[in-house]
Amino acid sequence: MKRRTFFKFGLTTTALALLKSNGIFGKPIPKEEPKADLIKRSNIVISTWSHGIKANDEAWKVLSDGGKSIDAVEAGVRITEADITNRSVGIGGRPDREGHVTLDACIMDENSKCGAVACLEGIKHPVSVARAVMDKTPHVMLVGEGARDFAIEQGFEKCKTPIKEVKKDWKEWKKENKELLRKPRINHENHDTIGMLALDEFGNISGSCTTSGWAYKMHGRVGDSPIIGAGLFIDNEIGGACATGMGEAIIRIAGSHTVVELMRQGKSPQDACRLAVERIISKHDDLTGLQCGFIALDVYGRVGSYSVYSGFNYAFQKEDGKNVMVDSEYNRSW
Ligand code: SD4
Repeated sequence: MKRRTFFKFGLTTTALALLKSNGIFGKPIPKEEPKADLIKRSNIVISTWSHGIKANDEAWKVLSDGGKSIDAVEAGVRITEADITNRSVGIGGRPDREGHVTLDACIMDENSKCGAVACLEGIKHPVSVARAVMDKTPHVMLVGEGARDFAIEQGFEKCKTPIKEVKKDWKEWKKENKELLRKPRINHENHDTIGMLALDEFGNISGSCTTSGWAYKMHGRVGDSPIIGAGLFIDNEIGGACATGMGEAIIRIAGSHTVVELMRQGKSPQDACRLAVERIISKHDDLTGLQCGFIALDVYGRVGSYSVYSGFNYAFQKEDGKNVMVDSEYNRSW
């Protein structure tokens, strides 16, 4: 080996060893490793927006019966999906600009197993189809017709969308928003998307996320919600996070993964959510209408949340069984 090559090789190896010992390749930095005696073994559920209250109640039933967090987060968000008055989740959701209600969902468990569906039409429970992708296929994500065919083959309930009320709204929207047909706008007054994180008595964290996405989006558009790492991410050694808001901005920073990795570096769930939001802010010159929010839960049972704009909140149910709405901290007012 030539002297210079040897020198370079030697330096690279030393640098790599140093990086490894500092946890750069994903292992927690030793001094911040979760301390086994502090890891929570009790039930906690958090979920985005006020529709989270009813969803938490359902998830709580599973947890308080001694059930697993993965079953809790599926059961919880199914309540929101089944509510046809909800215009941002499930088959009552607002359609894309062509009138198709296309649903996105994902789920992830404590073993980093995950499943997702995107652009799924006419199926009542996208989160359960995502669960079936996780449990019954070698894949992580199915989209469009393929996801629908799989769901039907698995015996999932079909339905016709858009429902009458949504179709009426869409027709009116088309009339009033001719100029927006080429340029969709996020509707921040919508309490869109439910993302849920749960910790069970075994000390395991799971999460789920489901949405009808950005109202009047382009046909075929997929947001962050079904994308593992963007809309949801779980690492049972560290914790979990999920996102709501403008999916494009959340995808750009792999939002939920970023929150979990910040917690891995020793940040509290609250600081991790704030730093992820600040990263989104730093990547955008124009923040008009750009609402994004994160919620996070770590293995110690600590929770956090943060959003770009005011108005974001989440439902929080913990040991004492009380289920309350909590206003998120935020960077700026509308
Ligand atoms: C999306 N993140 O499709 C979803 C929508 C949402 O608050 O959560 N809006 O981009």
